[in-house]
Amino acid sequence: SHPLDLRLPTPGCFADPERAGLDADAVFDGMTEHLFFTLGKLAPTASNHDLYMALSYAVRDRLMTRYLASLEAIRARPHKTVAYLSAEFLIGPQLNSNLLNLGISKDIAEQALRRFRIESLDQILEVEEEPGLGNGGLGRLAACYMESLASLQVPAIGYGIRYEFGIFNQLIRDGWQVEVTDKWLKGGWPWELPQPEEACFVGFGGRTESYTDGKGNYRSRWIPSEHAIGIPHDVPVLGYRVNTCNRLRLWRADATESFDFYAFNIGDYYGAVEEKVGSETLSKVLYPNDGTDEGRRLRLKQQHFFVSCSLQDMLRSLGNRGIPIEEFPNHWTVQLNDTHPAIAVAELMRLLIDEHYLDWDTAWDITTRSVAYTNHTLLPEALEKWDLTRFRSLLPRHLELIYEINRRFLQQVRLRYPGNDAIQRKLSIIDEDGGKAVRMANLATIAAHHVNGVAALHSDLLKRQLMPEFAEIWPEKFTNVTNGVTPRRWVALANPALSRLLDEHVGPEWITNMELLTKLEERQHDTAFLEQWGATKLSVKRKLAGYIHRQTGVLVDPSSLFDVQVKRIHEYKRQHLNALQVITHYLRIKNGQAEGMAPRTVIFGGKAAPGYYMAKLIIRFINGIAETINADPDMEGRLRVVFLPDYNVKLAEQIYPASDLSEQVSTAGKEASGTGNMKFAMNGALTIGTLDGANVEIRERVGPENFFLFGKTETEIMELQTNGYRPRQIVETLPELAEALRLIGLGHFSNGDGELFRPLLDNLTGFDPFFVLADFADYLRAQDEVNQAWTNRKQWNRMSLLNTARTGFFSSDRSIQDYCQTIWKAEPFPVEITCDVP
Ligand code: 8GP
Repeated sequence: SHPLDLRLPTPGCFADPERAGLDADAVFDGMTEHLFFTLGKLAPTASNHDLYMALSYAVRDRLMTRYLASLEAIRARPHKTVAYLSAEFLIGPQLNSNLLNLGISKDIAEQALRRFRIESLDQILEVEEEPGLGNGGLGRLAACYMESLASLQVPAIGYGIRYEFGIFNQLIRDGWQVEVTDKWLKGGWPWELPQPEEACFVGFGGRTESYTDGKGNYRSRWIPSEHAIGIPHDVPVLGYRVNTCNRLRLWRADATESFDFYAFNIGDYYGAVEEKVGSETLSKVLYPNDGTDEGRRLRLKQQHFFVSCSLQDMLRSLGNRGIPIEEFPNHWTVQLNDTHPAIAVAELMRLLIDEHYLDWDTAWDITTRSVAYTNHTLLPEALEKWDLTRFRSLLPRHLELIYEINRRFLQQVRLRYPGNDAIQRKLSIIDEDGGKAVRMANLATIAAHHVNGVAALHSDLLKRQLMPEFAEIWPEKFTNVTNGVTPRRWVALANPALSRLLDEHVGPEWITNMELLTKLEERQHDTAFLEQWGATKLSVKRKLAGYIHRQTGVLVDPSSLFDVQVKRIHEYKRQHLNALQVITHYLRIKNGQAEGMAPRTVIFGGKAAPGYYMAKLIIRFINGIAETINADPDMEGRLRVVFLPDYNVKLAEQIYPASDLSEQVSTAGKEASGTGNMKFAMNGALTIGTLDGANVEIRERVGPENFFLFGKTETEIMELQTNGYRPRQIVETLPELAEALRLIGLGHFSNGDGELFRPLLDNLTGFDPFFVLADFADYLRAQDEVNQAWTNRKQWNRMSLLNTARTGFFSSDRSIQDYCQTIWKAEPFPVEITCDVP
């Protein structure tokens, strides 16, 4: 570490809260100034939103010293920096997280707020609009990783896109999902710092040409037909109670003026404006698909846009510091979050060869020593492939470079497997089967020094099923880093009641060292403590019950078992398996066979991709079931079903802490990892789940006796697939299933409309691609076990406690340490700030 005296007139030293400006008076003064000068409002007439903005600006001011000190530290003394490239960062609300990481307690914030006649911080947090710049797991993981990097004091920058419209807001109308544009910027967003002076220029389209340079070398250059400008918008990412404050640098696309001017000059005013509109659409909207690749041209444009800006930015930072370009891999480690930024391989080669005049071998050496790739899915429909013609028309120079990368690589393959054409076709970056296409996963894998999966099982399947030939050629390239989630947001902020308990019984250090939670095991037989554990959960469930009532009008009993499935809606995640279980439960009550069945509240939440018909029908299905069940007097006090609309980070923070049972029921082999499963377990929910993704590791850690396992293994699923699977035969052997399907077909959950759910029924009984019926009986058995366990509340609380105690491994701090050691070779770089500001 090295001391810095920035001599800035901002509050900075936080050894002493008064001088650091972190006390209530200082926060109040900061708010007052911002209300008046920044927002142009008078305190007596300020709305809650005004106060949210004022408090946010006051908090932002207080991170600025750390932010600037972190930038300055790395400028003065270069240190390897992680560049995390991701098309999505689902960062969630910022105010509370920055308060926590800075060390401004809720109490201090409320002391300041009371002087504006606001009683609780929650009233202010409520009005915060979250930037929905991601679809689900992948984007949220990127956000947890940015937080952990900063908390571990590792220099890092997240590069992405500042979408004007994030993931759509979901409304439920007549049981159907309706998508509404997400105008997250409409009230102003106080957390970003635009840096127009660091704009970058990006080309698209056009052609390439060869020329001879001054030294007589043949070279290629790209003459794009279109340009856009990327304006960085920086979001500070403060670590927990440290000086390190990293950045998330999100690029907003702007039109290029030089090009417009030409059109102006020849009098084509509207043409010029059209060009402007055209390039601004680049960062307009996030593609709302989670796990399907639509191959849209604008999406490829978005990818190249943010990747090119980011790489130019990295190269420029070397230039600014006088560091030779050959040193790139010692200063930057570039992580590709899935293949969305994989064009980085070709773009870095282009920048190094065409713009910095390096030879091929030097450029390739730099690229392959810098870039690593994380795979997040095995689903074939999610693997990005770009139609070759489209790719060439947008990125002609990149295609040339990709051909050359491929030629050199396939030469190696030929030497290793002489005469084996099949292997060449499979490993080639260019897919020649059917319409020609560029395979982004192959490009990423060939260039990356490491390729990792996101859970042990997934990394294993990646090697054995998806890329066995690559793994044979480069066994040392393939590795695993099991996902993790940040305990700051997902325990400390989301679950203050539990946090207090942990502070008392483990000590406050758990928040940066989750392995300490094993200390809770000492309490596993302590009846009084277990009661306190249960009471804490109940208090959080009461709050969620209130929210459910306000949102849906459904009254739920906080003492019932909260059985929860929240995640994107997808057939492989099998929300419909859960829905069928609910119907069985309902039928047992109706038929008087529900003796000993504990009252349950089954909660669903999640968005469906707007073009994914079956997923949207599943939402309609759940809502149909909910309507029928909640209106039936026989279900009173016994069964409730809720679909909570518009699942996002903010809602997630309310749901995980209030859950008793975590539904992780994906078809084995399909869910790469899951991260919601970790958030549930840390907050003391028990899991009912398959041996899929990180469920496997969760079960190993919490112990099989504290986990409700069911379902076929990945191998059994594969066998079923190869031996011919007949779902209809299963229906014949399971009367409860047959009865449920019959009722659905009669329109019992759709106001008598027997046709509404026909496609779902046909899908399940016809080919059932995700083996819902194959796992149904075992799922019911496991649900009965859940019910049994819940009736012995002391035992349940003990199991719950052990889930929290034993899931410290799933902190994203551990994941980031793994990445740093095995892939990035990056180390902490503490930032020191001297306190003698004059
Ligand atoms: C998800 C995986 O489905 C999930 O299992 C995993 O936990 C998470 O990534 C983080 O590793 N994948 C995606 O969210 C995904 O592929 N999204 C892309 C379409 C955006």
